[in-house]
This record gives sequence, C-alpha cells and structure tokens, in this order.
Amino acid sequence: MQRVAFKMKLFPGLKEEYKKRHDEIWPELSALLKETGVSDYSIFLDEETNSLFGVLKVTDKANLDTLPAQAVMQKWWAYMGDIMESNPDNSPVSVPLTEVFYLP
Ligand code: RM4
Repeated sequence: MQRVAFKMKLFPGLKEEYKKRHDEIWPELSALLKETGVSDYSIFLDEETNSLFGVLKVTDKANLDTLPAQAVMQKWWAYMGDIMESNPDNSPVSVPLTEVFYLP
C-alpha cells in the first residue's frame, strides 16, 4: 500500500457546495476509485487559502495514472470544474505534496 497526498484549489465561498457534492459522490465514481485500488481517501479544506488537501492510500501509485482516461472520472471533473481550479482538460489543478513525517 502506498500513500499519496496532493493539493487542489477551491474557488472562494464554495465550501458548502464542494462538501455537498462529495457527500453525494456518485456511486460509480466511488466504485471506480475502489477498483483502482484507492482507499482511505480524505479531502481537507484550508479555509484561509481555499487549498484542498487530498490524501489517500492506493495499492500502487501507477494505478492513479489510469483514472484520467475513465469516462466517469472525466464526467466528474467536468462537473466540478465550475467550483475549483481546473486544467483545460477539466482535470483539477493538482500539486503533489512531499511526505516529511509519518506515524504508522
Ligand atoms: C475532487 C477531485 C478529485 C477527485 C475527488 C473525488 O473534487 O475531482 O480529482 O478524486 O473529487
């Protein structure tokens, strides 16, 4: 199992909407993430900066590279594009984070 962390950016004033959409996450997206080997996936919001901090476990980091090609993932990113910083292909602007401490 490998752990991955990254940050994304929410547009201001959209905390409730972002949380609501994730509370109602599409079952097919949850299923896709699970099939990809993802577990223990959390997203935290830094309300001072609107940075979103994602952290997850995955059986193999390379599995994550398969997600952008999946139709459900593309549809979700297009849906989220109005409330968070996104790339021209609708994927979220995502900055990898470097682990500097871990307590198992
Ligand atoms: C986020 C973003 C990520 C996705 C999660 C479920 O807002 O779109 O890419 O993995 O939702």
